[in-house]
Amino acid sequence: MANPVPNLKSSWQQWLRDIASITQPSDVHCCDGTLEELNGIRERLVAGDELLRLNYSSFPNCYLYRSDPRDVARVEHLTFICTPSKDDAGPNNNWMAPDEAKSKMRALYRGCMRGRTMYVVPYCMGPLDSPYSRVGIEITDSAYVVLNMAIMTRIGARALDLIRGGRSFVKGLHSIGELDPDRRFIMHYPDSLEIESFGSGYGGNALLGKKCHALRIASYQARQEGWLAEHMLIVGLSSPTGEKHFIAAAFPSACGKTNLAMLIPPDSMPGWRVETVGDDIAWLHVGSDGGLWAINPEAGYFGVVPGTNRGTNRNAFDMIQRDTLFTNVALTADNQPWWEGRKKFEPKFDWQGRPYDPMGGAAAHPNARFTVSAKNNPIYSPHAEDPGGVPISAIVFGGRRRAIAPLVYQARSWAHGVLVGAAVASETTAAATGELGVVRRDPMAMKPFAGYHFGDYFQHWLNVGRRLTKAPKIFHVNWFRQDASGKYLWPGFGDNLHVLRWIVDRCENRIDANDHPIGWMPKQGDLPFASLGISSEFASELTSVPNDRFVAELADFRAYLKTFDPRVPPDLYDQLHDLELRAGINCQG
Ligand code: GTP
Ligand code: SPV
Ligand code: MN
Repeated sequence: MANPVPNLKSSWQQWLRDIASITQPSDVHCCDGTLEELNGIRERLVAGDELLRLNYSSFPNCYLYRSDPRDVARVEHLTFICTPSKDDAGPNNNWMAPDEAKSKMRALYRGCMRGRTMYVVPYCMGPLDSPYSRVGIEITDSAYVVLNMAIMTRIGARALDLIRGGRSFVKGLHSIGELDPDRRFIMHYPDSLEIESFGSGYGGNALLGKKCHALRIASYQARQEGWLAEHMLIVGLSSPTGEKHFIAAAFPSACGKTNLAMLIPPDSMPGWRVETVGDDIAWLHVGSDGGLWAINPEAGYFGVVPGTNRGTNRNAFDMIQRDTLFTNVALTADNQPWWEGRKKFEPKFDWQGRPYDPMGGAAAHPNARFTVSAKNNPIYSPHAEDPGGVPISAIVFGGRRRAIAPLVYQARSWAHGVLVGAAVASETTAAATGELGVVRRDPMAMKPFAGYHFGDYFQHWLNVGRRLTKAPKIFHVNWFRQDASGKYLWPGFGDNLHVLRWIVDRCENRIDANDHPIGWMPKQGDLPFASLGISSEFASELTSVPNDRFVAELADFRAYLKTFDPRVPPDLYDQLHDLELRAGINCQG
C-alpha cells in the first residue's frame, strides 16, 4: 500500500466530524449499547408513533415497526460493488467506479440529517474475544436501525475499545433519506472498507453489519486473506450415543436456513439433540488441524415470520414470544402480532395498518421479519461464543427447486462440491424485490452477496479446499420438490433431521450410497420414506433425477458458467466435463 499508515486512534473521530459536517444532524448520539440507552431510544419511537408496543401479557417487550410500503426487501438492482476495476466486481454484481459512486452519494448525503439525530453505532461481528471477529462503525439517522443493530451485533463500548486499540474497521454510513426508491443506493468500497447506503431502512439494505459488511466486504477480505465469508447457517447435531457434528448450510434467502438451524428433532428420532450456532452467515477458517472452523459473526436473528408456528418450528415460535422487534406483520384486535401460518386468532389490521380485507391479499407482508437476540433461542449453542469457532463436518448447499434437484446427494470430492455449489439455482422469494418464483442461478446462495467476481470466487473455494487436510464433505439438498398439483413431496422442517443423519453417516463412512451421475445418492431403506407416510412413487421421485431435465440443466449451467470466462477455473470446467460424461452428454461448448 502506498498510503502512509493513518493515525488510527483518532481517524474514527475525524471521520465522524466529516460526516456530521456533510449530513448536518441536529445532534449526534454515540451508542454505548446499555439497556437504559436502548430503552430510551425505544420509548422515543413509541412516543412518536413510529413503533407500536404489542400486547404485553401475550408478547412481553415486543414491538411492531411498519416500513414504508415501498421499502420492504433488499434491492439488488440498487446495490453496487465499487472496485477500481469493473472486471473485479464481475458480471454477478452491479458495478460503479468509486469516484462516481462517491460523488453521487455525496450529493444525496448533503444535509440529509437536518433535524435528525445522527447515531454512531460501533459494532463487532463475532464474539468480542475471537481472533476471527471484525469491527465496524455504522452511522445512521434511523433509530429503528440502531435497535436492530443492537440485537443483531455486539454494539457499544467494547466494540469501540477494539477500534480505539487500533483494529481496522469498516466505515458504514446510512441514511434513510426520504425512503424514495428512486433515490436509493447501497454502495460498497471493499478496498477502503467503506459502505454507503441511502434511501432504505430495511434489513440487508440498512443493517450494515449484516449483508454489506459480513458478506460483501468480508468475502472480499476473505479472498485476500485465505478464508471464506458465506451465506450459511451453522447447526450442531448430537446423536443418542453422544457423537457430535457441526454442519454449515448455504440456501438462498427465504429457503430454510433459520428453520434448519433451529430444528426440533421429530418423534421418530428420540435422543437426538440440535443446537444453533448461526442462522444466516458463517465465517470459515482453515484450522491448524487442517479442518474447517466456523464462527457466526451475528448475535441475533432477522428471520422470516410467515410460516412460523408450533408445528413448523416450535423453537422459533417460542423465541419470538418476548423481547422481539417485529417488522411488517399484521395485528389482531388485541394488539398481538399476526402472520400467515400463525394458527390462532385472526388479523384485524394488515401490515400497513389498514383494516384487514380477506380479499385483499396477505395480512402480513410475505417478507415480514422478526429481530431477536440469539440468547432467546432455547437451543442457542454454548459453542456459538467459542472464539475459535466450531469444526465443520459437512457443507450443504440447497435451493428451492420444484422439479429437478433430488432430496439429497453427496459430491464426490471437494472440487466436485465446488461445482455443486456453483450450480445452485433457486426460485426467487420475497426477500428481495422483483419477480417471485422464477428459477435463477444463485451459486453458493451468494449471488446477491459475493463482493467480487464469481470466477475468482470459485477459484478461491478450490484454493481453500487444497489447504484442508480434513475437508468437510459436500452435499446438496432440496426440501421443496413438488408433485404436479404443487404439493411438497417431502414433509421438511423437523424431518429434515433424517437427511442430516444420512449426511453424518456418510461423513463417518458408515453407510454405502448409490453411484449416480450427479453424485452419491441414498440407498433404498436409508431414508425412512414409508414411516413418514411418503408413497413409494413419491419416494422414488425424491431420489431420482429425470435424465432429460438433468441434461437441460447442465446445458443451462454451462452457458451460465461461461458468462464468468475467462476467470472460471479450468478445474471447474474439468469437473463439469466429467459430470457431463457421466450423464452421457458428449458435448463441450
Ligand atoms: P433468509 O433470512 O432470507 O436468509 O431466509 P432463510 O433461509 O433463513 O429461510 P427461513 O428458514 O426463514 O424459511 C423461509 C420460508 O421457507 C419460511 O416460510 C419457512 O416456513 C419455509 N421453510 C423452511 N424450511 C422448510 C422446509 O423444510 N420445507 C418447506 N416446505 N418449507 C420450509
Ligand atoms: C436475506 O435476504 O438473505 C436475509 C434478510 O437474510 S436481509 O437481512 O434483508 O438480507
Ligand atoms: Mn439471508
